[in-house]
Amino acid sequence: MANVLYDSLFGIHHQKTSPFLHLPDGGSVSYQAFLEQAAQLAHVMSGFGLKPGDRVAMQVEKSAQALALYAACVQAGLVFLPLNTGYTVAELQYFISNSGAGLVVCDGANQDALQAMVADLGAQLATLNADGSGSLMDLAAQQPVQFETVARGADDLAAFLYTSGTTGRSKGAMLTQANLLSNAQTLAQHWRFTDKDVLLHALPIFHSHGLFVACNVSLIAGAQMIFLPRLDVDQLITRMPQATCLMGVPTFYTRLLADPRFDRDLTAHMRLFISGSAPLLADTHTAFEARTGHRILERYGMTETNMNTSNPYDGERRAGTVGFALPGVDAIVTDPDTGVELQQGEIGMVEVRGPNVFKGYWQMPEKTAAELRSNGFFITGDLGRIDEDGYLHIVGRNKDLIISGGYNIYPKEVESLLDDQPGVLETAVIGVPHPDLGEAALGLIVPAEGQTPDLEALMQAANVQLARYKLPRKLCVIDMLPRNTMGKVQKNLLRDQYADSFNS
Ligand code: MCA
Ligand code: AMP
Repeated sequence: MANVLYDSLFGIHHQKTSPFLHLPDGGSVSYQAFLEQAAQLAHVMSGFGLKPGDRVAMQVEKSAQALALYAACVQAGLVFLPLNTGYTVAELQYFISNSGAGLVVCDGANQDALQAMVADLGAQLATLNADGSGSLMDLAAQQPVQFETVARGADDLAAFLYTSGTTGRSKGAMLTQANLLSNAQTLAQHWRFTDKDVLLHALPIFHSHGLFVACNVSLIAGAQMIFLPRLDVDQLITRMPQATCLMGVPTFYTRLLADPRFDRDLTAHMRLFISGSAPLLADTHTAFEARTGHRILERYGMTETNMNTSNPYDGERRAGTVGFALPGVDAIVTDPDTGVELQQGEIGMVEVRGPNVFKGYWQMPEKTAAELRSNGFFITGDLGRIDEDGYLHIVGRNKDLIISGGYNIYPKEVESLLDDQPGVLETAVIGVPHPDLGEAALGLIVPAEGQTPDLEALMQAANVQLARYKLPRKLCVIDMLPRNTMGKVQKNLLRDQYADSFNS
């Protein structure tokens, strides 16, 4: 048995001395140097006693070394578990404990805060800092630069990505070698990636978009990446002349459009702009074309499924749609109550099936069974319709989810915390339009009778437990929450009422 994911993404580049990553300081890392470092890291992890199938959790800033840790996990047959750098200790504790991670790699600045908790959970801790220093790399430097790749089958796990839900705790989506590989192959072909491409990479690498879509597609094509730590419009504009492609969430495109330097001349040589993770407004699509002459290619995916649909490369990229099912993927629209497939044009639940669809949620068979049908279709929770030309339109969500700048915020998680604070009777957290983030969280607080909750204290309490991106951007005190006859909070009414909260 081989390790087809390793061989296809990394192994093919072993002898390549050409650049793979271009770094913010102007330096670069060749494919060969990158893979040698990955091999050293694979040795370090074997030295820690990790065995194929064990989980490696990583909460670090984006760097070439962090990406090499991903390659090392694939090579050593370990399950890679990247975590948002914004997560608090309380959030991390859950992910480490639930996944049973054997090794946690964190930034040196967080070592003291995490050490005891990680040890209590029976895991080992190593550090990796944004500049590539830390105990992990110190150990790696002493290791051989070749590592015998561990054999893995198509159905073996390659990664866990945690995704929250409308109820209960976060779920570890189990992604197999075949899930990642099939999507990388399909996307690279569909979007015509080659070794002539240079991808401008400014997304985080702890989500599917920045890691699997952007990096795997570049790797499989043998392309180069300009690897920037975060979205910084100045940097994007400065580096764009060396790039051929950009992938981003819609906020990337609205911020670029807000800069007058971003124009037709700057982008004339670019081959492709891709958007996803959140709806791209048709207005942004149109404004982008008017400014640059390029039509953004929008695609649609999920943590559990990688990418499902894409607008065409050659055909019409239709604004406000996410295109067609990718080759090998089925996308259908069903009645949310009965699961029966609907007629073209009708709005219903989007369901997807294909080699990209995950294996299930880690140690949560009931949640897996509730969302993944026995016939292989995954119930996305997105509402959509397929138009007369076959383009899929995502028209809403059948799940209580806010997508803010491409990050998911599950209102229930925030509401439960706010509900427990002094002076609060109940709360509703809703997503309302935001000019920069697409959607932002607004917290509506109903005080307990005769009390005046301290809004600042509420935010502080939430801040201790939750990553900052989940915190409502604004809190408003209101008298009561509107409810329907079943007693359910009518968030649609609240969303309408507060629609202008961030636009005025
Ligand atoms: C940062 N903050 C946010 C967000 N990002 N708040 C709400 N929503 C956000 N998206 C908060 C920080 O906690 C901080 O709070 C303050 O904003 C400034 O942080 P900074 O890092 O400077 O923010 P930024 O540079 O403005 O970042 C905005 C961003 C970034 C560029 C849109 O969030 C981003 O790169 N998003 C991409 C997310 C992504 O990759 N999603 C893919 C998911 P404070 O000031 O209080 O400390 S994968 C997926 O969805 C599927 C598979 C798919 O289809 O792709
Ligand atoms: P995540 O759980 O982070 O993987 O987020 C997946 C969700 O992002 C999907 O279920 C959709 O609701 C949303 N999403 C991703 N891409 C798009 C898109 N192009 N248009 C609209 N929604 C999208």
